[in-house]
Amino acid sequence: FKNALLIVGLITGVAISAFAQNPLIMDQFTADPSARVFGDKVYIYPSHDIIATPGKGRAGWFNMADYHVFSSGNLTNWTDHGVIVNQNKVNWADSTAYAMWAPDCIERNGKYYFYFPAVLKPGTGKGFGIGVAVADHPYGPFVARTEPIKGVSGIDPNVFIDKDGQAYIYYAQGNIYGAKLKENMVDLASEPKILGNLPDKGLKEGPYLFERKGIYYLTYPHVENKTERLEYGMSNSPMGPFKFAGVIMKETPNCWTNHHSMLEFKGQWYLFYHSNDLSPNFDKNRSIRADSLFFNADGTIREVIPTLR
Ligand code: FUB
Repeated sequence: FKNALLIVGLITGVAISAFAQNPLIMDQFTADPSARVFGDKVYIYPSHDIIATPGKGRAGWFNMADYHVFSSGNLTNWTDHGVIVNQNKVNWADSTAYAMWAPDCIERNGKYYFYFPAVLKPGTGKGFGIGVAVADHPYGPFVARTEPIKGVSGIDPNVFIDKDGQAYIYYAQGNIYGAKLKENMVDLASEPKILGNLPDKGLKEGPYLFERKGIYYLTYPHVENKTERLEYGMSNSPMGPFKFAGVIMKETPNCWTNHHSMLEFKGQWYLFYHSNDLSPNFDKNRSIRADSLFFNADGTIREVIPTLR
């Protein structure tokens, strides 16, 4: 069946894939999957949606108090390593905000750096800051640094290390920003700048940058109507400018947000994203999914048709 789909996909130019099991996590709500290969496993660092209760969170909105990490060696059986960062343990974060939004994690020199947005405590600033927690293993234990990254205000951090060792942080604040990071992975090495040549409206969140065969791909959710569409641009530089290159995934009905990451594991590329499969009537309680991803010979990405189960 998988082979038949692959042949249809090759003929039509659309990536139709059968994935072992979507959604990936069935016992809790998960969103914004930042997936990484560390060693022989895939680790997913998602947001953790919960349902607001009186005095805890905001009814009808996104509510997240902590982060879990999940790992798998076969993309079918996932181990939940439990809570790695909790809003109560981050001294600069407002622990009444329940706004631990989309995170990311990256490895450098044997240390694992977990980047997360959180609302600043009253008196320490306004809006979202981006914090870093550090661990010796991809599953923790992570220790949150006592200050957010200086000079960054925004959400949805994504971190990339280029082949020359230069690290970059991308995030959203009404637009998509990028900046160089110092080798310590926690201080900026350049002023954040708005990445050039992207759509001037509807880019609010969720940038994800990766490199393949010398091409830098900036991928992002773009909202024009009610729900987000995953699009991308290509460049020969990690700071752009990026040339719009197409749609990775069309709007998924019923879920306002989509948020994604991509990786290659055991010779196959995958797109990780989310919808609201376990909460069809409330799209702030989401569930992460994955599907195979294919490239054309010129480096462009084939559209991914979402699959369930
Ligand atoms: O999960 C909360 C926010 O919704 C994320 O930060 C966005 O990317 C969107 O998925």
